Amino acid sequence: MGKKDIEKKIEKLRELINHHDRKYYVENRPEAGDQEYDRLIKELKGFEKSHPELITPDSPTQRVSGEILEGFDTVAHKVPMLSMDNTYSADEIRDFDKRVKKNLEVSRVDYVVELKIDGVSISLLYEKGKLIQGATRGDGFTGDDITVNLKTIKSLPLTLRLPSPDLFEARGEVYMPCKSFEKINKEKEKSGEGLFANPRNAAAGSLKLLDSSLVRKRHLNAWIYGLGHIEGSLFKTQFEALQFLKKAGFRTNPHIKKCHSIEEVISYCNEWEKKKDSLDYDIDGMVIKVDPFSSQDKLGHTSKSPRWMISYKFPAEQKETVLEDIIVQVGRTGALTPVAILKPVELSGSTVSRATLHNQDEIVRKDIRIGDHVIIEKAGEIIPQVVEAVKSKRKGREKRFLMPQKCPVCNSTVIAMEGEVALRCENLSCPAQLKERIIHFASRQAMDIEGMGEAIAAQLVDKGMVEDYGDIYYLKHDDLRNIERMADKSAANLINAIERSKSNDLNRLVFGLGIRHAGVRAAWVISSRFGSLDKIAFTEAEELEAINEIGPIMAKSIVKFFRRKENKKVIEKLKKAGVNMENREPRTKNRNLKGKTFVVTGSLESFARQEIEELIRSLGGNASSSVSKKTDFLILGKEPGSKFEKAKKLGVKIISEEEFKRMIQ
Ligand code: 3B8
Repeated sequence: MGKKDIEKKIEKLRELINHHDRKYYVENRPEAGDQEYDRLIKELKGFEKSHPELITPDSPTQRVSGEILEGFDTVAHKVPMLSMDNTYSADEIRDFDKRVKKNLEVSRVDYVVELKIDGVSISLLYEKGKLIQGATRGDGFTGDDITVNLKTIKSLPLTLRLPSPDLFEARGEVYMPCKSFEKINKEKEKSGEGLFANPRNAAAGSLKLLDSSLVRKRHLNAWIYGLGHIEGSLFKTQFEALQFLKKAGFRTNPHIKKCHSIEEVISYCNEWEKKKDSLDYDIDGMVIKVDPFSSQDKLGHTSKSPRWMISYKFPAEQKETVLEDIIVQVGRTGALTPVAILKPVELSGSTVSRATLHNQDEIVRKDIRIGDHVIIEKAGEIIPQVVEAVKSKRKGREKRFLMPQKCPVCNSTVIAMEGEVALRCENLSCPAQLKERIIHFASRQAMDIEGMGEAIAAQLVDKGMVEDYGDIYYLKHDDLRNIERMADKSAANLINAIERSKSNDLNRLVFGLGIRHAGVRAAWVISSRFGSLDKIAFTEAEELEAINEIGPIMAKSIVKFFRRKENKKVIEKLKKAGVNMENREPRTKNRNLKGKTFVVTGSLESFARQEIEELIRSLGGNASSSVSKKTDFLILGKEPGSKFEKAKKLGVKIISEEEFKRMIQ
């Protein structure tokens, strides 16, 4: 096949795949079976592999970027993304109608009523029909550039199907379908991670992930509800705009209604209040918009919200039940949370037998006692809340509750952190936290012990083989063979990985200790400043605070960590095992990168991201996560992301990994 033919073939395949994506994800009317669809993708990938120069950002194969971002760029919205005013009753809706009529000086107004999707607002920018940017609302004026994550949502068109202005912005709401939410929380429960409180938090959390291949697994979806910046005025009404969006390939919600009076609006709101649980996504109310656009323009907006729209928020369903007991749970970070044990009741479609009580202050403020009749509700949150105690039903036998002074799991003294309402168990070997700590200790940015994943860490703790992360270094090959599904070879690999980690740089160890508030950067800063773990362990808070990047909270937390007996014991174990506790001399005294700013994109052959950044800094250079005019060099790895395009645009010098290596020799 000649190059022209291949180009044509690729274009055909992309069109076909887009067509099937739309049928499946937007219209819910699949035409192709999984097998056929997979075959098309495979064929396209094959062509793109042999002709990488023909890969375009809007190819359906580019829905997962392959690059792990270090953060999101900030982008300015061309038209501010305002929020909406809320109302909570029919009378408030009628007041809104009166205001609108008065301001427009008319006696009749048309409205478009939509479901209020309980998700995350997004903006999608198309240039010449191609998706070039997806962003969060942020503060309304600027948001995060989450293009790579939004591309994983298959119902979002990468290419528009209708001719549109050169620059065209659609806005909508990303959500997590209830089914995906349940599935993800089940997986999280199994692996002992904290659960998402509700689908909205899950959607928001997923969009913040830096690895789009993980985002893809969250199965997010979106409804597109309107326009942002567009060049020219194409439509007269919101209704027309939605019609256009649908034809252009966007997924628009079908339950939209044109209403000709406010009473019609109210009865449509009431209708959905009853039906809302029949949907596969959460709605927390209705959105009422004045139509046409000319009326919207006349009404204008305040600095916060448009005057031509309002939301009607559904009241949360409440139930009365009995608070039978209060237990205390220990979370991953050691936070103690009081949990209400309730006489089971049906609430918004599920049986509720537990509710969160947040913390001691909350219990005192609401004067909630064990044995009380209580009102509970699910206010947007999947985890129900105790709203109040029904004091009129008290018999005098109800008991006040006090948070324990000891951790209910390990019995060590709990600590009230300054500026926090939560109590914490700070015992490093508390089993409730131990699993998570081991996972953190072994993680890539910390000691980087390959093979020490969640499943292994959990078994090591459950089988009593480790009581803290110091014990990792005393595991023998034969011990590991007791772990389920651990073959001879993987046991040997793990032992090797553990051995190798002993010679890691100090900053990895410091980060791996899991000191609260001390992240990768802080670990690096204090390691290079003090030079050894012993020196760090003996510093005072003032000395730490004197360092530019260390605040008072972090300084206190570090000092506290090293004063604890349990922690001292673990550190002793690490030391005896031969784990490196010193900051080594920089690999070279040469400071030949002085003053130069580097950005890395894509994956490199011989360095982890953190490694190369340390190296750059140790040689006097700056390592940054985003490309700007100040960037001197972009180091280009495999499967680069958007930084590559940006660097080209800004004329930043682009070098390969080999060139970088030569530079530092
Ligand atoms: C203007 C129009 C904000 C919104 C809007 O389902 C504006 O229209 C907005 F400033 O936030 N959650 C919707 C939803 C949200 C908005 C909207 N329409 N259907 C939603």
